[in-house]
Amino acid sequence: MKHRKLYAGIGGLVLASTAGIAGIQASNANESTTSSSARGNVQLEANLKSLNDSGAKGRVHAEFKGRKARVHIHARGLAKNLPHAQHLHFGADARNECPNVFDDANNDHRLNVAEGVPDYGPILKSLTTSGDTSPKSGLAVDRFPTTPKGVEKYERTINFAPGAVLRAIKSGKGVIVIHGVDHNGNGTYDFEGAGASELDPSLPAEATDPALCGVLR
Ligand SMILES: [Cu+2]
Repeated sequence: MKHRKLYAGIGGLVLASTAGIAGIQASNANESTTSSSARGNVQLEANLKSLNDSGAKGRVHAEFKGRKARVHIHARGLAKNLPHAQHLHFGADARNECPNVFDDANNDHRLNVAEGVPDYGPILKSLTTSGDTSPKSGLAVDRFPTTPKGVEKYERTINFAPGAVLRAIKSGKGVIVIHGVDHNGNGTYDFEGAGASELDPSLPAEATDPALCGVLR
């Protein structure tokens, strides 16, 4: 009697797990995003929109596989032949969106990085062309894309630590920001355009003001 019960139990387990697999296969056929996120693989896109009247636009595609993301950025209309710091921003307390004119806290008719922080949070990843990708490289201007003709084509694999932050990014809460606005249109980042950066007074604000922003979802 005891044995029969045990056998029935195992049988039930096998049936349940078979049903589970069938269920996964069924959902796979119907909705690939559901089953791919279950494996930790997701495809995200961001439509980059102009900030600070930069006139730029662009798109981001990010293919997450487990803890790695292959990030593609294609942008145009950026200030020409100048380095553009670019990051994945995220803040657990942020609104996880892009700033707009109402975030211009000091009414100087430009949005600086700090004014956008309540929207997109601090830097999570620096999307550099080589080397370190941590927030420490946030202003590593010699390792960000420069933009001949204002065009940027970028592709790099970025590694993430496992955990809640990565899950939040995969669920659509990361924000891509590309910085660098030539406010006075003189072909260089200078202090005449908008003074010193609020992030680093040795850099012109033109080098750090956001030019493009898009939520990665
Ligand atoms: Cu940034």
